[in-house]
Amino acid sequence: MTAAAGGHRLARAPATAALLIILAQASGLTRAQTDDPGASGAAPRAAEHGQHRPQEAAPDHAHSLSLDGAGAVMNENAGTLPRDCAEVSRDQEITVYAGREFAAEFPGNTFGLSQHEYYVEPCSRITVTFVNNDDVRHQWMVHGLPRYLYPTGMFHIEAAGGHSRTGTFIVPSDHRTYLVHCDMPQHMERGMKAQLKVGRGSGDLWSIPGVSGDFERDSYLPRGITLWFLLAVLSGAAIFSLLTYRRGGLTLPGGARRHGVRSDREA
Ligand SMILES: [Cu+2]
Repeated sequence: MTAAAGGHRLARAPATAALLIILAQASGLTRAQTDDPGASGAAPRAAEHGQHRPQEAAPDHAHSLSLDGAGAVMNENAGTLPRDCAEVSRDQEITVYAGREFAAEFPGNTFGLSQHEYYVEPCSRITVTFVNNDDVRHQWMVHGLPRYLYPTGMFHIEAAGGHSRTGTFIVPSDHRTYLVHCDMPQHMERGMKAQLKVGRGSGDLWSIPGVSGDFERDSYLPRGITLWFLLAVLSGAAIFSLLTYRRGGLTLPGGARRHGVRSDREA
């Protein structure tokens, strides 16, 4: 009995150790988030009050997250320059509203943004105020930013219904078009898709309300109809050529004259 109890204790020991390690890691992560100057609302508060942090106060963006019940700002960066930027070229401010009313002019859409296309300068520092007019949660999320500066290449503002949040990020120097969307289930498909053009951009993304059409349209034609059409045309051309050749070179039925071939009698 004692040996069995000891066995159980031994068996539980690894599980207990694993639990302690997980708890220690969670505690370390919390401390890292608290120690981060860009975390826990300090940066968003500065951005909300228009006070940009000096560039030398470079934060570790790995844990840059401001989160509460009314919203979140993730991967905010008001101070660290992208590698290809010598300085911040310009401070730009964008105020975006989210709501069903902005979908009204786009048939089939449920949600919308007050603006689905944004133009900014290369190396500019952009402060976005995202105002959610709806009663459901929405996001304003940029993808494709440099991962050495923005974890997962993303800058993200989220606002609960009836709330707003402000966040700041710096774009690289290359002329490029970035995807902006709301990642709540089905919100992008229902109209919450936009594009951020840095400099000249790199073209338009598909299905941006008011800017570009859908990339894939529904088709009611049979699959492979183009291939079959081409095959039919080529076959027709081949048959026509063959018949023309035969008509010009050989005797036709009913005693018609032969063309193109000299007979022995004619020679
Ligand atoms: Cu949304």
